This record gives sequence, structure tokens and C-alpha cells, in this order.
Amino acid sequence: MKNKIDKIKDLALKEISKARNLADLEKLRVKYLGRKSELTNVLRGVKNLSKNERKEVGEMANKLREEMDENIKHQVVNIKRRESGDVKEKEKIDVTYPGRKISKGHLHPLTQVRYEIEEIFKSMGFLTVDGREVEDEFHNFDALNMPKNHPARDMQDTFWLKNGCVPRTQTSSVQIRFMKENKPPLRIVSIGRVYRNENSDATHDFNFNQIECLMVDESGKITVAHFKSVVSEFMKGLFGKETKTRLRPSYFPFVEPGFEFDASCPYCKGRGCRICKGTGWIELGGAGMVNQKIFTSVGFSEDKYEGFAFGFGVERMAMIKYGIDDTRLFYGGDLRFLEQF
Ligand code: FA5
Repeated sequence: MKNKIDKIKDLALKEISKARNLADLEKLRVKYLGRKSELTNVLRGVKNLSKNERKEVGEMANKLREEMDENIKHQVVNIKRRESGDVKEKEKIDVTYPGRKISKGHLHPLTQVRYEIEEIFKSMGFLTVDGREVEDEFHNFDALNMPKNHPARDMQDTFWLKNGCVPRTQTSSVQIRFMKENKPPLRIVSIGRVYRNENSDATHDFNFNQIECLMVDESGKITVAHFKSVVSEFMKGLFGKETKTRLRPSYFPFVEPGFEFDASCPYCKGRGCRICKGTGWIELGGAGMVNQKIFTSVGFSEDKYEGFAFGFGVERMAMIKYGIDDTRLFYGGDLRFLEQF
């Protein structure tokens, strides 16, 4: 009996001292002091012992009961103290800890270029105007001297809508809308999305942005020299002085004479590469002196006014400015690309 009590004592006191929380401690209390515990069994059997043994074993068992009870109470205090210490540690505020950096977003590179372009034109006295992204056939083609079956329509393979409208293929439609509402003198610039049914490659996409510029005044007041000076001022403002530009004769039904405008390729510095298709130049857009037919289509008398217009691709300008070799990167949504701007 005495051996058994000693074994219970060793095991119980060891387990009680190792208990890590109050729930474990309660389980040990039931195990060693409960009605079904070994010690209670020992006490129940005391009555069957001899008188001397009864006294001795009874005293030992009661002493152990008190000792275990004491140890459990002591351990409750320890656990509570430690738990409240843990909470304090967890909730401690270190006012000297460096703040967490909040990552800030920024404007898309095309939006940055757009704002920059608008600022340059604003400084030259141009008004920024908005156009419509979905146009009717009249404003997108007919009023721009591109009637049905005109071969120039083929160059702008178009997404036609069922109601006969088009997601605009060029920002030149803004010229028509603005001149229908406003009389010259006028200087406007308009930037926005256009859509063409094209296969994508490094310099072409089916959705891109154009900037349209229009300057009109009485006949004799605006010449090609004004166009050249406005464009070269714009190019210097956007790309810096080192970029070379050139004009080539070209045809657009809404200008006469018409030009195409190129900037020197920033990758090969004019030597010829994959991006510029070996030519050393990147085509930025079309331009020319406004065809008198456009003035009559908006209700102005023929030969009363003269002016120039140009339309450039914004993605191509952003490619040159930032040294980007594929226009599709602008629309890929890849943060590794976008975070560089
Ligand atoms: C036009 O769209 C004429 N409206 C420009 C114009 C305006 C001429 C005013 C005369 C007077 P074009 O189709 O060439 O022209 O397009 C102009 C520019 O848009 C191109 O030079 C190029 O920079 C850009 N561009 C054309 N197609 C794409 C494309 N698929 N992806 C990206 N940029 C394009």
C-alpha cells in the first residue's frame, strides 16, 4: 500500500508541475483527487487493513491528498500569471517600431504621356476637347471625305456595329464634331482610344490611342510652316532635342497636301532594327493641310478658312519616350512592367 502511495505521489506531482494550462490541470485534479482516482481507491481499502497499518496508510494517503491539492492551487496561480504575461507581451505597443510602408499606385504610363502631351499643347494655346468613342459613319468617314467604297476606308479595317455605328477608327472625327459647333479661329487637341480590326504585333494593336490636333484660321493665316513649327515644338517637349523627325508626302482624303510623320528609331539610333523594320524610323502619324471639302461638310464656305491637322499614335510616342519595344506591354496588366514608371 505504502509503495503504491509513493508511486502515485511521484507521478502526480511531476504531472501537476508540467501542466501548461488550466484545462490540463483540471484533468489532473480529476485523475488524482476525483472519486474514481487511485488514491480514493486506496482510502476505500484502508478499512480492510490491520489497526496499525490503517493508521499509517490513512495518514500517508490524506497527507498526499493535501499535498496534491496544494500543488494544484500553486500551479493555478503560476499558469494564470504566465497567461496574463503572454497577453501583455502580445498586446504590447512599441512606439519606436518603424511604420509599415503603404504601397502607392500611380498613373498608367499611357496616361502619364497623355497628360504630358496635353500640357505641351496647352502651353501653345491649344484647347483640349473630348470626342466620342463610338461614332456614326458620317463623322468617322463620310464627313472626312471618305464616302462608301472609298479605297482609303480599306486602310482602317473596321469593327462595324449592327446599328451602322463604329467604335471610331480615328480621332479625326473630333475635327468634324468640333467644327460643327465652333467657328475659327480654333486650336484644339484631342486624345482618346480608337479601334481597328488588326492583328497585334510589336507596333500594332486592335485598340490604341491617337492624338488629334487641329488649327484653323482665315485663309492665308495658317501654312505648312505653322504645322512644322507646332510639331517640332511638340516633339522637342516630349522627346528632347536629340530625336530627329521627318515628313514624307502621303495621302489622307481629309488633307491636301498630306504628309506622314516619322521619328528616328530610339533603339538602333536610325541604323535599322526589328522594331523599325529596318528603316531607322518609326511612323508616328499622318498630317496635312485641311481639305476644303472638310470645311464644306461642316457648313463653312469654301476657301474662307485654312488650317492643318495631324493624328499621331500615342502608344508609339510612349514607346519612343520610355524605350519600350512592344506596344502590347501597355495592355498586358503585368505589374513588373507597370511598376517601372
Ligand atoms: C490616321 O488615323 C489619320 N486619322 C491621321 C491624320 C489625322 C492624318 C489628321 C491627317 C490629318 P493612320 O491610320 O496612319 O492615320 O494612323 C495614325 C497613327 O496611328 C499611325 O501613324 C500610328 O502611329 C498609329 N497607329 C495606326 N494603327 C495603329 C495600330 N494598329 N496600333 C498602334 N498604333 C497605330
